Amino acid sequence: MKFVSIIIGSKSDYEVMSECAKVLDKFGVLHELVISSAHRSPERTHDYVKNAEEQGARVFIAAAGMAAHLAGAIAALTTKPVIGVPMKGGAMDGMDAMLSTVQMPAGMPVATVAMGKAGASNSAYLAMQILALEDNDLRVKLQEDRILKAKKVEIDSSEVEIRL
Ligand code: RP5
Repeated sequence: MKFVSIIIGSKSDYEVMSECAKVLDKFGVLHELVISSAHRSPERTHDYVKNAEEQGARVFIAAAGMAAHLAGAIAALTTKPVIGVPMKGGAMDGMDAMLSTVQMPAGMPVATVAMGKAGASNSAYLAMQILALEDNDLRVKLQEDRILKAKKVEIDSSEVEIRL
């Protein structure tokens, strides 16, 4: 069973990261979502990642805020792709989380997406693009989604555009 694993550092990350699960649901992609923290529950995080990998997790998505070490800690435990989503909030409103997530040492990559809901959504899209390398049906669905997005731009423009 192939699936995407979403790990969030706190319940306070859930509202934003439910967007990620929503996108995966829309495309019919199997996923798990658990709360586990690099700092508050390091053993649970270790055990979950090892177990999820055995169960078929193909991509890990990790969301955390403040001193956001979750994605990096997961990257240390697996050679599966890890996507990091920095959460807004805290004294620096997410800049701390963004830098903590993106600045990984050489050889230990975390693919870091934007903060907030756009990042939550893009983490799902990026995970699906990785899965689609070996899943033709999913690749076609992603291509169709791009066509719909381009059409929406045209429709939105036709409602407001002024041309000479
Ligand atoms: C991080 O600290 C979590 O990922 C969350 O974004 C932030 C604050 O956590 P809470 O204090 O709201 O649980 O570990």
